[in-house]
This record gives sequence, structure tokens and C-alpha cells, in this order.
Amino acid sequence: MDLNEWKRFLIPYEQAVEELKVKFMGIREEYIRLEEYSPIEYVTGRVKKISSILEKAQRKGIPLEEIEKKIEDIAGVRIICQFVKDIDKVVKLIRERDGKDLRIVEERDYIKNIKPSGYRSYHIIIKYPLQTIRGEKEILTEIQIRTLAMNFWATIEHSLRYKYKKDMPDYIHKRLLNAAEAAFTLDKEMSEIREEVLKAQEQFEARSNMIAEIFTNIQNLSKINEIKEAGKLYQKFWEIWEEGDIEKLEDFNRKLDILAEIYGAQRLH
Ligand code: 0O2
Ligand code: 0O2
Repeated sequence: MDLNEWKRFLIPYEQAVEELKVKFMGIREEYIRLEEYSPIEYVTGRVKKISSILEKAQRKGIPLEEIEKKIEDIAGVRIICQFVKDIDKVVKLIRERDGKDLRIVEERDYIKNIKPSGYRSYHIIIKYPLQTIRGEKEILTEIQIRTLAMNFWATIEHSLRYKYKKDMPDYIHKRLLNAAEAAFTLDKEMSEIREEVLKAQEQFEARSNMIAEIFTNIQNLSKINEIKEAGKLYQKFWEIWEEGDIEKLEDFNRKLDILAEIYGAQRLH
């Protein structure tokens, strides 16, 4: 293939990468518009350089006429997440689109099965149906889903591997393995922080809901005029509130519920 033929060959790959980047960024934008947490932090993509395609074909013994079928990452899209759990969510979102605007060919979980180099990422190979002026064409594309920490490690390791080719000094290799371990620990720590933050948010919400309920209950009770005790109830609420004992507040709220039922029932009779 001469350069022009290569350029023509790569046009649909460029198109597929651009469309997929827009689609995945679209998911992020949808979450943001809904004011929800987005499992996608950002998306990049690229079409493999001709030199890299040739090098990979040679390394894997793939004849030129078979590269379209056998090299899966000529088109590559990368989805970066903040937390490891977000990766599961993104994988689920992609699976839900299987058979719709893409077709999943294979999944490779290098997070459960870390590569000997220390590489971690979740790969999904898809066929993306591209509408071209010559009709539909399915484009093999590799989607890499990884956290910021995984990406940081992989980017540095990739450039060092590229620099040293097969002759990476042993001490650098060892340091990279240490760094992979550190990136793994960072992801684990961050996941735990995330759980803590989520738990704190849930507790905060449960507390706010309960306090709103207490106020509504006292207000309702004071409307049922027989009860002259609303002031006392507010007083009691403040006392417990100041103590900061959430169980006592829950207990107080349950008692208010019972009172409201008793007074409500009496009013009906
Ligand atoms: P190679 O073949 O890895 O050496 P943009 O203008 O934002 O669309 P830009 O700046 O051209 O994109 O590039 P982008 O998307 O930021 O990617 C730059 C580099 O990131 C690429 O370098 C790749 O190394 C890597 N990269 C980004 N996305 C992917 C992906 O999905 N798969 C793979 N394998 N690598 C990716 P090169 O030199 O272009 O590519
Ligand atoms: P690029 O564009 O330079 O990133 P392989 O035989 O491992 O080259 P294979 O079997 O086709 O490739 O697929 P694999 O291993 O599932 O995924 C290939 C891509 O995953 C690589 O593309 C890298 O982007 C990434 N990857 C896999 N292993 C490593 C690793 O140890 N370190 C880093 N930094 N990235 C890895 P390429 O071909 O290297 O292309």
C-alpha cells in the first residue's frame, strides 16, 4: 500500500474514533445535566500510526491483507474514570448498547487478571457499524477503560517501553512494578474514601429526612388543637438535638408517630 492507500484505509477508523468519542462524552454530559455523578471522567481516542500498525503486524505475523480483521486496536478509544467501581458502571453501560449502536466481540479484564508488566485496564473489543457514503462498514475498535491512576502508570510505562524497546534495564523494570503496586494501592485507598463519602452523604440525607419528618409531625400535632404540647415537643426536640444522639432522635420520632396516630384516631371518633 502506498501512502494514499493507507490514508484511504484509515479514513473510516478516524471517523469511528471521532463518533465514539462524541458518544462517550455524551454520556458524561447527560450525567452532568442530570446533576448526577458521572462514572466517566474524560475520553480520548486515536488511530494507530502506520508505523505502529506495521510493527504490530510484523510482531504478530499478520499479513497485510489481514490487518483489518486481525489488528483490533487500529481504532482506539480510552475512557478514564475516577474510581475502580466506575469502570464496572461504564462496562455495564457499554454492554447495554450491545446489539444497538455497537457489537461486543470480546472483553479482556486486565484488572482481575493483571498483566505481568503490572498493566491494569478493562478492554472491550467492539465492532462499530459506521455509515459511510459507500454504505455501512463495521470497524473493529478497542475500548480501554481505566482509572486515572491506571492511566498514569500505563502512560509512563508505555513511553519507557517505547524508549527502551526490548532492552529495558532491570532496575527500571523493578521500579515500574513498584509503581504499579503503588497505583493499585492508590486506587484502593481512593475507593475506600469514596465509600466513606457515600456513607456520610447517605447518613446526612437520612438525618435531614428524619428532622423534616419530626417537624411535620409536631406541626400536625399542634394543628389537632387538643394538643397544647407543641411548644414542649419543640423544646424536647432541641434538647435531644443538642445531645447529638441519633438513636434518641429516632426514638423521639417514633413516639411522635404514635402520638399523631392516637390523636388522629381520637379526632375521628
Ligand atoms: P500510539 O499509537 O499509542 O503511539 P484529540 O485531539 O483530543 O482527539 P490527540 O491529542 O491527538 O487527541 O490524542 P489523544 O487522544 O489525547 O491521545 C494521545 C496519545 O494517547 C496517543 O498517542 C496514544 O498513546 C494515547 N491514546 C489515547 N487514546 C488511546 C486509545 O484509545 N488507545 C490507545 N492505545 N492509546 C490511546 P499516539 O502517538 O497518537 O498513539
Ligand atoms: P498502543 O497503541 O501503542 O498503545 P499486545 O500483543 O499486548 O501488543 P494485543 O494482544 O492485541 O496486544 O492486545 P492487549 O494486550 O489486550 O491490548 C493491547 C493494548 O493494551 C496495547 O496496545 C496497549 O495500549 C495496552 N497494553 C497492553 N499491555 C500493556 C502494558 O503492559 N503496558 C501498557 N502501557 N499498555 C499495555 P499496543 O499495541 O501496545 O498499542
